[in-house]
Order: sequence, then C-alpha cells, then structure tokens
Amino acid sequence: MKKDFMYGVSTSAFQIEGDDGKQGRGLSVWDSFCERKGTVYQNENAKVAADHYNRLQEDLDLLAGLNVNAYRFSVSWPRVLPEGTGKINDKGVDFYDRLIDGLLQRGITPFLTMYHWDMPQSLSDKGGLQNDDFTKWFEEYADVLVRKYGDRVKYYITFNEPINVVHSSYYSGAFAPGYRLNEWQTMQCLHRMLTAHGRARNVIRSVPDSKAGMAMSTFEEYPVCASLRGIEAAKEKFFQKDLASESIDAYLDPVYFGKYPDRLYEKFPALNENRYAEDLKLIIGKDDILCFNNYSGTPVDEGGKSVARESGAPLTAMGGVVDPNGLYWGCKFLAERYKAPLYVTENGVACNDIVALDGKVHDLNRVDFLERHLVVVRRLIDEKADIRGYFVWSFLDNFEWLFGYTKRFGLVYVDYQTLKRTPKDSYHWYAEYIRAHKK
Ligand code: IFM
Repeated sequence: MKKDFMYGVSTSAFQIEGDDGKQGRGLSVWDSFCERKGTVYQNENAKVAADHYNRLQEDLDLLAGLNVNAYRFSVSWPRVLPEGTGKINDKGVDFYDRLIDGLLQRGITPFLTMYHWDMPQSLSDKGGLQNDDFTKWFEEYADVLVRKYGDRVKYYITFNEPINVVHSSYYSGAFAPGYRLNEWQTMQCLHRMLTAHGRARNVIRSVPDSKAGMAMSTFEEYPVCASLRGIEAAKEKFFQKDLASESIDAYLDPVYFGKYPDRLYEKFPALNENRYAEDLKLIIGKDDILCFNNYSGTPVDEGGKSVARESGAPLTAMGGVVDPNGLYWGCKFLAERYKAPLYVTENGVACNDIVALDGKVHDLNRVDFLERHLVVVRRLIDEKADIRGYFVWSFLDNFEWLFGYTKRFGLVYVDYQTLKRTPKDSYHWYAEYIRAHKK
C-alpha cells in the first residue's frame, strides 16, 4: 500500500445529521418523500436520524479512535442553501466548517460529496433534473462549497451513485422525488446531471490541487469462469444495461471519451442535435478520481447470463450475497476502461446487530465481510491497480432510506431511543487493521 493510501469511512448528511427545524435548513425531497404514507418503513423519517448535527464533537472523537486518515461525508444542499440557490444559511456553513476543521485537527482528510440525494425541495418543485436550469443551480451550489471550504478540502465527489440520482429517482420512482418518466425524458435528466457535473468540476478545478469525480454503483457483474469469453461477457453486462439510465457507460463514457456509447445515438436520435454535442464539450474532462461503491457481485456465465447461487449462499441483512468478486472485477473493469485513479468510496454490510448482555456489539459477520474485501483491495494493489483508498459504509448506523432504521451498516451502533453510541467489534477490528497497515 502506498504511504498516502486512504483508509476511511463514509456517511451522508440526510442519513445521519437530523434536523430539529431550528437550524435554518430547507426541506429536501427526502423529507417530503418520508411524509408520503407507506413509502418508508413504518413511515419513519430522518428528523433525528443519528443526531450527528448535535453530536459532532463526540463523533469526531470516535473517528479519531478509528485511526482513519480520511472521512467521506456529504453536505446537505438545503442546509447550506435552503432554497437551493440564493440566500446562504450561515449556521449550515458553520456546521461543515466545524466538521472540516475538526477532521483536520485530528489528521483526517475530508472527502466531500456534494450531492447524496437530498435535493432542495424548492428546486424539485421547479422540476429538479427535468429543468435545464439544474446545471446552473448545481454550479452555484458547487461554487459556494468551493469558496467556503476549498482552502481545506481537496477531494470532491459531485454526485453519489448517479444511477440512483437519475434512474431510481426519475424513471423507476423508487427513490425521492419518485418520478416515473419515459426513457427519453430520463435520458435528458441523465444528460443534465452530467452537464452539472462538468460545470461543478470546472469550479472545483479552479482551486489548485483539487480533485473531482463521481461515486459510481452498478450490479457488479463478474465472470464465473475467467476465460477470455467469460471476462468479455461479464464486462459487457457490467457496463451496459437495457436502459441507458442503469448503464455505467452512459455516465462515464461522456466524461472520459466525450461521447455517449453509439447505441444511445441510435436509440435516441435527438441526442445527435448540436446542443448535446455542445454540452459534451463541458462534460468531457477525464475526472481526477473515479469512485466505486460496492456491496456485492452478480456472477454471469460465458453467454452473459446470471448464474444461480448455490443453496445457502451467505446473505446480508439487506438480502444481498456476500461476494467480494464484485469488488475485484468491478475495480478491474473500471480501471481498464477509464484508466483513472480508483477509490472504493463505499463497501460494507448490514447485519442484524444487537447490544449483547455484556454491553458490546459482537458483529463478527461484518468483521469477516470487511476482511474479505480488504483482501481483494490488497490483491488489486499487488496486481498494480491504481487504487488509492477504501472507505467503509458506514461510520454510524443510520437512516437507510426506504428501510428506515431497520438496516444497520455502522461500525458504531446507534441506539435510536437514547442516541448512545457503542463502537461495535468491527470498529475495534478496523482501527487495529489500519494501525497495523498504515505506513
Ligand atoms: O445507505 C446507502 C448509501 O446512501 C448509498 N449507497 C448504498 C448504501 C447502503 O444501501
């Protein structure tokens, strides 16, 4: 591992911060989504979440105890700009100032995500990604963040999991704000998101040494048989899905190669219009960092078909399979195609954790999961992959979107009645792992 390899943990604003309504934060689409009966498990919401906003000092000390040298967090857009544009909420700016300073004082590098799904409601009311102005709104927001924090923050992720930002929020409707648009309308949302990314990347790069990228997710297809045919079949499945909004290449090819994959120009002839070509000049720019969020893998055969799991395959509390092959091949495929420095910005597991009678949380399944995935990271590095960081999802137990508080991903257990934090066995294991491996 290189000396500056980042060992970190990840969180997102909406999932941990909480909001008592008195700090000047505007509403986000997820606040409104939670209000829709029957959307989130037991109609739960994130008004308290892990109360991170009020427990910042305690959480910073817990981060220091983990020995991490990097922390990935997201800024809540409506906390900083309650209406999405225009007036700035000083209390919100101050909160992230204290977070960033607290990290730096503890020797922890801040890794800032600008958009982790909590779009200001007021911008969504104007159509959100359906409105051409979205690209300017996002640029203004990025500019505020870079002006306020650019002297201390050098790593930026513009969008977390673009497939969820576009597909789940505007096509399938599973995530807030729950639109169900047609394929072409969704493609236009994708295009606006990429244009916004290009504009924000220019803002970020206006500060020397700053790095910009997006955090990608997918279904992580990998070959069951690592023959040439098997690898090619899995690779094709990994990058291309039937729907553009679910295809990784539809998001990354424009950024790295300056054009959409050929099949999309055939499918959507309007994409050939000059205005899209003009925007692509802004979108191309080879991001400085390529971030990958991984949780599982999908084995496929030489014909590209999914292969059934063996009976009794190990499942996580989310129902996914524990399968580090997804991380291995996903990193390989991304590195080969885009040739960018890679960061694993999310990897982790939900377990049915309990506080045992001895007052501790013995989450051995999570320790095992992390160890298996860190073995993969080390293997990739041994094979000369340019992989520069690994972040566990998540630091704290938190609000897991549609599942409310039922899924626990944290290295730190949060009692949602008392908000007491209990570092789990995996917290101590990771702290020791980092101590032993950090150069
Ligand atoms: O909690 C989410 C996170 O917000 C985005 N990536 C996946 C995580 C676990 O489902």
